[in-house]
Amino acid sequence: MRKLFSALAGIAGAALFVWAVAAAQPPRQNGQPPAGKMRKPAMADTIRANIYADNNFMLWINGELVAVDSITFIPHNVISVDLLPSYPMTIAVMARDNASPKTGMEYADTNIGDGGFILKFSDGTVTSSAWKALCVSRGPRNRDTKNPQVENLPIPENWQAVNFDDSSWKAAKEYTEEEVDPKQPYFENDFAGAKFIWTDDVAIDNTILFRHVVKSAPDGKERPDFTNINNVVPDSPPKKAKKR
Ligand SMILES: [Ca+2]
Ligand SMILES: [Ca+2]
Repeated sequence: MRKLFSALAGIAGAALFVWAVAAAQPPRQNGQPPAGKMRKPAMADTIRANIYADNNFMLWINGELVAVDSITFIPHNVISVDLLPSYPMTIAVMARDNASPKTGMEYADTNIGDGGFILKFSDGTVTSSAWKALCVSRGPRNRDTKNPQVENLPIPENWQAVNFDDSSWKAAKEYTEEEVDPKQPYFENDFAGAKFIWTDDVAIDNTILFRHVVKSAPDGKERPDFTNINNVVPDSPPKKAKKR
């Protein structure tokens, strides 16, 4: 009898605990947090970015540095990173062809190398001539390899910032796969629909700044904006009652 009473008390206690936890949670509909509450982001909220640069790049999203090419020269690698998107999304890239800062050439100043940059996000964002581009270092001027000269232009202040005015920048120029001749990692990743971009001279133009604003998700999918996640107490998922 005492055992039975103890078992019943245990069940009642567990039920009370479940009720108390449920009462502490605001009502939910379809698993979503109540209006005005922000839930914690999950990996399902992220998008995948694939980026390939000949030869390397740095990538800023909405003014924050989010990816750096881990190999500055060769082999030509693809960088894939997860991003938590927020629209409008301002993308800023510094892409560099491998080039000596003194001559603009490579391989002990024996070769004029060429560049190329391509990017695709899984929300449908791709590189194209809709991007803005600015060359800030070129050489050797006039392809003069006997007396190589490098021309450096000032890098505009805060050029990665969301509110930077790039209206004076030219449109990026699109290049074909044949022109850029990407290496194997490019073909092993999803770049469908994206175009290689650079400025007007893929050989002489060595350091390029790109900017592009994605106004809303190109795939039309609605995604929560978690930009302010660190300024609120996010709604936690429903807690499971502990076994006693
Ligand atoms: Ca070059
Ligand atoms: Ca190159």
